[in-house]
Amino acid sequence: MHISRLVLAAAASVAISLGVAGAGSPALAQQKLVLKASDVHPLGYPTVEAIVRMGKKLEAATNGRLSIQMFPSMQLGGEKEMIEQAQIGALQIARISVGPVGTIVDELNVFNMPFVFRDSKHMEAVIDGEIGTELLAKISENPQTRLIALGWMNAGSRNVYNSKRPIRTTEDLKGLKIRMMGNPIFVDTMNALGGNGIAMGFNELYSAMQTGVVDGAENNPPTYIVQNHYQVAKYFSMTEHLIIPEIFVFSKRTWDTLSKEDQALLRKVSREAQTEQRELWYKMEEESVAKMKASGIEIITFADKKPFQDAVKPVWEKYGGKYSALVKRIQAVQ
Ligand code: GTR
Repeated sequence: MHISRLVLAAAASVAISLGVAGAGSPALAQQKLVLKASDVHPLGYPTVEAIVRMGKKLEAATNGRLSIQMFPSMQLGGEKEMIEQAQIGALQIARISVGPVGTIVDELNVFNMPFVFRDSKHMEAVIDGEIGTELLAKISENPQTRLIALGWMNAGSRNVYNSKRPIRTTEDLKGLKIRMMGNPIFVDTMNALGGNGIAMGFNELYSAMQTGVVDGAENNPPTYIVQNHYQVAKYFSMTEHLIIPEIFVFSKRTWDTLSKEDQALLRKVSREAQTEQRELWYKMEEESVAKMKASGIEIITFADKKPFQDAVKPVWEKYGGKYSALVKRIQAVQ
């Protein structure tokens, strides 16, 4: 008796803090709702800034009833933790990479395959088109995910960097421990490229590189700079072996408490965030490469990436079959 009253009281207080209309009460429907958002990157990073701007638009459109509170810089943990918090409704918006999403919805892994896109422009055409919409729906419509996928963001291409030596060939990667995102496809990709792939959360990476637990990692130039990886791994090879878009997802648990109007508003501002982030992205990418040059980073570029593309064939043999229909459609996108 006592316990069930407590549970009821707790449920009621959650409902009020979420601004849920209890039995159609107009007063409660007007309750303020602060949506918690999280990102592994700091304030000012394109993905973070796009969501912060989205929050301002929500506030303006609802007279302050809806707003976003941003928790940047891994304040709520790594991406695995962010997904779990969104699933239980402790977090509303998680901006994450498609890397970890592929472990929940297998179809998304098609974007996690090495060299699946020709370049960033090709990736953009795919996420902006039919395939992008279909894959967002695969997340939202799968009851297991407990997530609503709102949109895509750019993350350029990923490149190998390390503290030991310049990587010019797959031979140079031999014996190097390279951190990869937690998804077997990535570990297999690094192993196929010649290195030793080590799966590890992003929140553990900086200290792992600093203490030599790993020799390096792979990522885009903006991440390499803002996360200070350039201070501990000075050799950066433009392998561009992965072009993985980012994604932002919403807690289905909270989503189901929102009115149709609020859901439509969130969808509208999300589409705008996708476009705005892209502009911020290209600017930051350029600035980051300039900063790398100014900091004396040894940047290795490749006229021909065929040796790396050939090296990952075993990864395609192992996983590619499952996605072959989708890969054909991706390749057909101009
Ligand atoms: C970054 C990406 C993050 C995270 C990170 C990683 O490029 O923005 O969302 O996925 O890579 O390597 O874990």
